[in-house]
Amino acid sequence: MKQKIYSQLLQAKLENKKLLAILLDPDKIVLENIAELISKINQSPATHIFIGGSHVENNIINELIIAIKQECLLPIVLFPGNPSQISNEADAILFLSLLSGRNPDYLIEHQVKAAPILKQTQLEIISTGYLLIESGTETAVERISKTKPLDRNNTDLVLATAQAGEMLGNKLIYLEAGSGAKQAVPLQMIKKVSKNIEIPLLIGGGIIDLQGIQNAYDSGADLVIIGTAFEKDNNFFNT
Ligand code: 1GP
Repeated sequence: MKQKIYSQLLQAKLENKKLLAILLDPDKIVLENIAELISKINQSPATHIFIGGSHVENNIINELIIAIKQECLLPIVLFPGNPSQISNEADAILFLSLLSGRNPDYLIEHQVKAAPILKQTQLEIISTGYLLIESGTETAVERISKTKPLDRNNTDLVLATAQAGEMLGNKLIYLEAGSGAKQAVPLQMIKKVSKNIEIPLLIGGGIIDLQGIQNAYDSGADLVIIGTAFEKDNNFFNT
């Protein structure tokens, strides 16, 4: 089984090298403007491109990835909202299980549907414990998965959930406030979780400035995901 991207994540963690993913939602991308977008990504400090959305309706994922790969060397990792968002053009996929919720569809059903499809691809499969954290208002993940986020003040429960994810064999833990969240994952929570798990910790949702990224790193995030802020302003990293 391929391990290239995951090995790089582990190596970066070992060297305390912080990583940054730009999240692109195919629904919000106009392919005619892709060259400009890629040039901004190439000028940014991003180390990875994540592709996905809660409900990608158009079918441009393959086309989008092929276009990006022509101009950009960053690894492309699928971050799918459902099993239809699989493309063999990407390098890897976060094989997510929504551990914060109790909806069997998002814990195992979608994964069962996706497994035979994934088996036909060359994608590196990175199992990821995905935890939705309360962030002020209802987010798309909450709405679509029909699950409640974990209480942002209950760090012990979040930690226990992350540790259970690690013990189940997940290779990454992703603490998610939700795209466009009002409040990002609390820094204390990042600190507590990062100190008490061994696997890399991903943090995303509601981070809207460079200081927010730095704060997440300083608290122990290994990789930060930026979606909305870059989507709104492609010069986000240059300001
Ligand atoms: C969403 O964590 C990502 O899944 C990114 O969130 O769009 O708020 O940056 P934002």
